[in-house]
Amino acid sequence: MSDELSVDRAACMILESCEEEIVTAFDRAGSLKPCPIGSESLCCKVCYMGPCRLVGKTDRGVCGATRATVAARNFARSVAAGASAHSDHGRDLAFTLMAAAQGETQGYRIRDVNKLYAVAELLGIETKNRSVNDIAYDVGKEALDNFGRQRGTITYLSRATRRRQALWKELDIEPRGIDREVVELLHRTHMGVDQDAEHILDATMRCALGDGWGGSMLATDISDILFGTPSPLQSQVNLGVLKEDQVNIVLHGHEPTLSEMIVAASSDPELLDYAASKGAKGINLAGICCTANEVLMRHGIPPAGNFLSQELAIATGAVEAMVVDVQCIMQALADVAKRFHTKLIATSKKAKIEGAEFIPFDEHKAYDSAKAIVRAAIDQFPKRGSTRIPPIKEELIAGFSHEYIGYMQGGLYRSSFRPLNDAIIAGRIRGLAGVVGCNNARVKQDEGITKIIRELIRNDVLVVVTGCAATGAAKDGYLRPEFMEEAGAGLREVCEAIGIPPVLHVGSCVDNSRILTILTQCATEGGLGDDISDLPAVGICPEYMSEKAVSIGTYVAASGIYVLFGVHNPVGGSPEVVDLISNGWMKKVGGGIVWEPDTDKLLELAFAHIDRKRRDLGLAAYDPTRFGASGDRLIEKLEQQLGQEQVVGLYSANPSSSTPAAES
Ligand code: MSK
Repeated sequence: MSDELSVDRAACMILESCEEEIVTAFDRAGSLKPCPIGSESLCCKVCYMGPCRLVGKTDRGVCGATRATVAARNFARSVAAGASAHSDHGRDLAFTLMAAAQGETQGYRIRDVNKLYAVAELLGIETKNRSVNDIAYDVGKEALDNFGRQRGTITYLSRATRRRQALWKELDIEPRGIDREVVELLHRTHMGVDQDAEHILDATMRCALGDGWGGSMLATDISDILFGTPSPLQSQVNLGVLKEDQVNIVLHGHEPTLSEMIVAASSDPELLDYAASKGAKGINLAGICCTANEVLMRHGIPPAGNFLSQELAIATGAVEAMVVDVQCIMQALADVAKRFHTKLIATSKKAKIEGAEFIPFDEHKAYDSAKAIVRAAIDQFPKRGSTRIPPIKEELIAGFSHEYIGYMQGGLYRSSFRPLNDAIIAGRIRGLAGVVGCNNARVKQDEGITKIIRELIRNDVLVVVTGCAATGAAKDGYLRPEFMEEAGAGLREVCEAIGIPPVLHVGSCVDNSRILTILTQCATEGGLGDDISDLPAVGICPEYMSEKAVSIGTYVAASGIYVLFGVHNPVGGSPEVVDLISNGWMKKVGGGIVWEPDTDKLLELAFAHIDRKRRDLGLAAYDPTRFGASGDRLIEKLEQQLGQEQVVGLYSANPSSSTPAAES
């Protein structure tokens, strides 16, 4: 039964073992059917003459609003909420950066000075003969200015290709200030304001671009400056990372400011002694959702699971504390925690959570806050009852920032995207895909994510992952270099040559902005057109759940990428809006969103788009049989023919060559 709910064996084990004991989102999804009217966007509740349900012969609300207007407004409001969540995250980081630069925080400093200089240059901040802290302060200030800017445009638009910038200008969808676009979109979708679906959707793209190229991009950059730019590291994933003999603290939510300090506090000798005094052999950290991705990318802290695993982590009985801040925190967590010894600790002043202990996080006393949280977790250890930690975990490699992806293709001084572009041009790599987003209790956990990624790499598509999709992929072993075995021959050759897995973990939800940077670098490297929209690339969000995912899909589409969502079409009640967001946007901005719940059909659409883009670029048609005669495959073949000893001899006779003497 549980195997109908998740492809994650650890999740299934917990669901089976606690079936009688706790109610989870999986159960609630089974008993609570989605509203058929709201799920199609046919319900308007923007005024108090309604809600108006536009079903059957009713095709207008009391005010006369049409289905298209209602669906466009609902979609726009989701994007505004999603963009706000990401952007508020970025704003808080800007405040932390400024406070750190002024020496007002506890425990924070500028960790990546090179990135600070790079960001300062992008933001037009003078760096010559200035102290690192002065530059950092101005970077924070300029970032804040991007939120409140009323005229002009947000600064990071200049990171896009020239053609993209010109198109946004021509369409008048350049975001002015990040906050301004959210406010204006909420105003426009107030009762009786903007009534034209296409016009509302243009403003929706503008708002989402403020997220992708503004709030999210700033959040990523400032996190790198403060906490370090990620580079590859090894870790593990799944509920099996929880430890029987240690204090387990699960970090859940989104913002890295607190979790960074908890990482530091968990190795504080004073707290380790305190843990020992309570009978624990150490303090073990694990993550859920995007906080997991933040601390994984920079410290190798293992994720215990993704969105739908949050209740299950507590149900192992082995979690002393789950520390939450903002976003994706199920309200049911407190009820689950109550059944165990787990302390649910809320830390954000923005999120009061009933049933949770509130330990407010203050960046000015960040380390003290973190220590208080770790201490509270340790106090729970002696109260632990029986546990059921599934003995299931996987190895993974994460930490592929866009800077590292450039570095691995050309080194420190010749960082480049040339090898990647050449591999695409030659057809070794058919195209690129970003597989991102959440879990959704309406579909089997991780099934769409894993199936789609497996098929993409089998067909020579290089995949980058973020968010809960990254964790889902990791749980199935997709982030191990050995997963290369599954890749098509051409992709495998490239991965072997560069030394990367075929699925690259690039970070959390806000780090989808790294994907924009990667795509822009591919487009400007040469040989693949001159804009993101020319690339043989797709974005896929197989199990989306949150409004943030809808904002991400919208800014990715508005940046020129064809985006495919699984699960269910939230604007399906208005064929006009469906057409505007898919075909209309494709014509207008070169990218669009299509919802396709059937995974096989979704993959067909993805491959068809990639192949169409290859054709438009004049590249050779994808041929999976052309490659595979080099790299490890060649060695394997020779070993079969000549025996391992002889092959080793051939290579050692000619150690500098990648081709053995026999071949050359
Ligand atoms: S945490 S927004 S469930 S990816 Fe970023 Fe996961 Fe989606 Fe939350």
